[in-house]
Amino acid sequence: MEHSGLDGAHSLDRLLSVEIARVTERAAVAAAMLRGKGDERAADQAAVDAMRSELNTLAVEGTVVIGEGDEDSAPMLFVGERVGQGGLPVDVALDPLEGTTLCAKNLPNAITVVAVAAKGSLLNVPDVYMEKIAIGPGYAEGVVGLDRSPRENLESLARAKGVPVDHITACILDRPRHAKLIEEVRATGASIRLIGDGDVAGVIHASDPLETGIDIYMGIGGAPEGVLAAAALRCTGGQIQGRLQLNTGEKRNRADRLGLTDPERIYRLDDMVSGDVVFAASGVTDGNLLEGVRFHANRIETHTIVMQSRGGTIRQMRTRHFDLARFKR
Ligand code: VTB
Repeated sequence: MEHSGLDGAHSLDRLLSVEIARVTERAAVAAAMLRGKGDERAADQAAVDAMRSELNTLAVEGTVVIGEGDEDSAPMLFVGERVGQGGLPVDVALDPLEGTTLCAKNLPNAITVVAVAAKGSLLNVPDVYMEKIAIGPGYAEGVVGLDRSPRENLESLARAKGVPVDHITACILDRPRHAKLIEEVRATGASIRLIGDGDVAGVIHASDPLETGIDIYMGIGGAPEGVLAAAALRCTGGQIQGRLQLNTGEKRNRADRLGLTDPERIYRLDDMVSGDVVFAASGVTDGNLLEGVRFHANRIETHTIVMQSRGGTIRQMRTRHFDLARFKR
């Protein structure tokens, strides 16, 4: 079978649209069994195990490029790990449980996330922080950018949306490092939705303001999460920019080793995700876009979003799983 070029990309879409949902669904069910139980590590481990075994059923020759950590720190789904049964060569980015604390406390927007992309098309980033800014589709390129102040960005976005700036809502991680950003945003009159964790969901929410009420994502979160979110935005439309936070020599060296030699560089969507991608996320806890897992006597229900950049589709799947044995640990 031919696995390269357009045919390969075509198969990527077609092969994976349902199979990829199984990966995030299974991880979501595993994590949801530990939802609200105060044990972040156990929930994360359950999601990792479930995601890994389901990924290994896919007809791909996958390499994890965004994963749980490097091989020394993460025994499973580490960066460089091979996944899948063989077949289409792809790169895989994942976060088996995005928002472990959200899950442990049963707070909104804990999700499971996977992106499968054409080989070589995902930016390989070190596990450092990344400053991010993201907006939804329908805006001219460059309406917002990391080279401008929060005020300039919010006023520019409000003009482009045709509303006063106090009708704009920004999503920001609730962290002490964002004190100045939060102050600057509030000084413009814009509203802030502070989130405790989960900036992949935060960025995705910004790409669907009608549904979520969030117009823009701002602030510093994980760099791997930035690439995952960019994969989603490549499918939904929208813009994202990221700048690695390389404030020590050690971090600069790690970036250097991945070929990211300019510490000040602003990465755009196309820099982070340059080829076809299929993205899936399932809700673990109830959230703005995805409902959490529901357990019933005879079935488990999951809610998943599957997006494909090439096919240009965004599918929502509400799945009833009657084969409960499949989810036994
Ligand atoms: C973000 C977010 C994650 O960590 O990457 C954030 O996407 C990083 O910031 O969901 P902190 O180190 O301050 O937590 C999470 O919130 C949790 O992994």
